[in-house]
Amino acid sequence: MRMSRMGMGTRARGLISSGAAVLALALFAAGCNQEPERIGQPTDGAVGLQTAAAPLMREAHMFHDAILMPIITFICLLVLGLITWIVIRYNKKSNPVPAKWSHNTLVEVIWTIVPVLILVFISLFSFRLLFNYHDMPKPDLTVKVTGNQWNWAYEYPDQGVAEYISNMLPEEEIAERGMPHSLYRLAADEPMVVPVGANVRLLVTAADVIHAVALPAFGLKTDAVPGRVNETWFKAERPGVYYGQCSELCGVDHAFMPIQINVVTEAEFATWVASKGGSMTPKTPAQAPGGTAAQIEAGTTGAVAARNVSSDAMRNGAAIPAAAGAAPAAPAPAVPDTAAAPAAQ
Ligand SMILES: [Cu+2]
Repeated sequence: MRMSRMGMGTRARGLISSGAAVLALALFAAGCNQEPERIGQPTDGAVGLQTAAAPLMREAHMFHDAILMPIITFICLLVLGLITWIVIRYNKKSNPVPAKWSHNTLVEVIWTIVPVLILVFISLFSFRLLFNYHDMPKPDLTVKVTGNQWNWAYEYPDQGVAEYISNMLPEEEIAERGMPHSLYRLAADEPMVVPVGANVRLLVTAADVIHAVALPAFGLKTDAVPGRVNETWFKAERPGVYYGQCSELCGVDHAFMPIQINVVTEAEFATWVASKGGSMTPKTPAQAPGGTAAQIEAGTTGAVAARNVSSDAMRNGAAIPAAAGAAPAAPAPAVPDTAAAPAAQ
């Protein structure tokens, strides 16, 4: 976890930290500015949330720092104060004759209503954040993300970039490339690449068990569920390399399927798309090998439809096909659908 570098002075962090700790963290944060923009790697001695690099995460930071932390701090101090007062004032020595009453209606009404008001106050900001997650702006780019045991597959249906597998970089390769060792289990061989400032829509699914796409700097965390397409979005505010990890325990190699997103300029993105055999002109359904973004979202591509059939079958208690891609009831895709057979690890 890394201390946020931005807006430190404006946030209410001081409430929870002693002056010395704040100074130390400020010095640490200042030191961070010299290192390359690699967000998401562990940082010695850091506390707090990771640096925000997307509007949603910035808002989540605000909610945490300006709403939740002050309330939590106040309540903790209040309870501590009350306990201290009672221990000192009402111990056997200073209060030899205890009071005999056990109820006080006014006090009970207060301690019921005040917490309700506090929760309603928190919910106002919490719902606003949730709605902002839900209300995705018009997407500039769609990436289909499929969780596999144990790697991630990315596909850019509208650019015609076919699904490719993103594996974790082995420890030796991290060393060979001269990267810091802290990037082991975070760096991937084939990252997701997106242009800076674009509204990126992720269509998230899984091929075998439940995984979860999570990347703290963008405030991303969405379950990848077989037979279902979940949608989320982010907008990266500046170029850099960002790291996240699968966040749903998915089997023995769960800790070895990191998510790396490279945020690049528009021109670099176009070059990358071309290097992957795609083009920046959006594809029609007939051209997109795995279906267009709209088809994937509607669950009508071969891969997703096959998975839907198998999960429906499970719900209905029918025999489960050995492989989702080979389900006999699955509608045959119009074009060969390589995504129906998730690549082996
Ligand atoms: Cu996992």
